[in-house]
Amino acid sequence: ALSREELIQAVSSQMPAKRWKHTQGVMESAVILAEKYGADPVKADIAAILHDVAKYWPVAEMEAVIRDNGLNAELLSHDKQLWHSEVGAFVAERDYGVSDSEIINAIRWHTSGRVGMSLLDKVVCLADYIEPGRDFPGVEHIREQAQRSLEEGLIAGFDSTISLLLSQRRVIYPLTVLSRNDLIAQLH
Ligand code: DGI
Ligand code: FE
Ligand code: FE
Ligand code: FE
Repeated sequence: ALSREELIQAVSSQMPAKRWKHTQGVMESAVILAEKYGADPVKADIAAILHDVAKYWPVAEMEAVIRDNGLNAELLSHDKQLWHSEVGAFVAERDYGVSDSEIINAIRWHTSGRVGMSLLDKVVCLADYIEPGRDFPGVEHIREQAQRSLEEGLIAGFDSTISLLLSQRRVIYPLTVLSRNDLIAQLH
């Protein structure tokens, strides 16, 4: 496996400066959330470094990786924005030597979430919403909810994503809704 510094070098050289800055924000927020909520900060940091590694891959290459490796092909009939997390999880293992399944899962589920999100999944997904560089409408509310609990923060995050998709008349990936519903069920 690569050292942390080698990983940073390899990942940052694959993306525009603005995406690397976002990634550094996710690293910072993920470590803070991990420490606050009892996840492993070292795993949170590595997952954050890699979470958007495939974000700028050409669409045809993402599609090929999904098809050729038996990944979740259902994604191919949904928004292309959903593909980079599945591809990122695969290349984290294949190309970057990450063998820890908790880290791989946190990368895989960082966009849609999943039913039964692990503690590390929640930390990375929420950090992606609230990292210091984010400034979309409603981000302050998500940051406030993130202080209450991981689940409240993520519900606010998924609600904002779903609201945006509704307002743009875009297709909602069903797992995004199932993840949000599952987090609400976890509150009771
Ligand atoms: O990669 P990031 O931009 O840091 O963040 P992300 O991995 O959470 O991806 C966000 C993008 O994914 C954003 O453009 C909205 C899109 N997205 C998330 N959930 C859904 C979705 N798009 C559709 N169509 N349906 C979803 O359920
Ligand atoms: Fe992402
Ligand atoms: Fe996200
Ligand atoms: Fe991200």
